[in-house]
Amino acid sequence: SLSAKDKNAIKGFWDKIAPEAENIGADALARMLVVYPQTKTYFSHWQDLSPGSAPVRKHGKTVMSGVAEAVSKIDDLTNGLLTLSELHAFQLRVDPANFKILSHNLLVVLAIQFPSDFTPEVHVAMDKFLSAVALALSEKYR
Ligand code: ZNH
Repeated sequence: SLSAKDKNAIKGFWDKIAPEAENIGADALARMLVVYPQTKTYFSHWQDLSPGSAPVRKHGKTVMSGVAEAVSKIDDLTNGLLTLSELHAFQLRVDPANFKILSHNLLVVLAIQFPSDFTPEVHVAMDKFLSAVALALSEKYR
């Protein structure tokens, strides 16, 4: 689980990257859809799933607002993300394996966009955090 040191690293890094959240989300989502094309099935109702398209940008922003919410609820992710977990489990029926795939793409984009701030310490803290978010989002699948 997340140590106090991890939480500080996550909050500090988040404060730096928050102004770029929209671009980060758009790039991570676009990359996920290109590199893991099986993830496209959930977004087949969109007109254009290509990188930079309006729905990809819009949903990138939406997902990042969820990540921001997770940062604010970092001390109790399971309860904090319960509604979002229910949505993904019962309504959207997203295979939870995809949470890990999106997390990976987020880490790649963070490394590209913030090469000096994304230190190994920040990397390990963000990796643990995104795993904890994925676990919390998977809560309602049981
Ligand atoms: Zn998700 C939606 C978040 C992952 C798919 N999402 C959503 C939303 C949010 C989110 C916030 C909105 C909600 C409302 O509306 O209320 N996600 C999120 C997060 C994450 C995720 C935070 C992680 C980290 N998702 C995911 C994945 C997938 C998804 C991985 C697949 C692949 N989502 C989704 C969908 C939707 C959502 C499909 C819906 C959209 C539309 O419809 O457009």
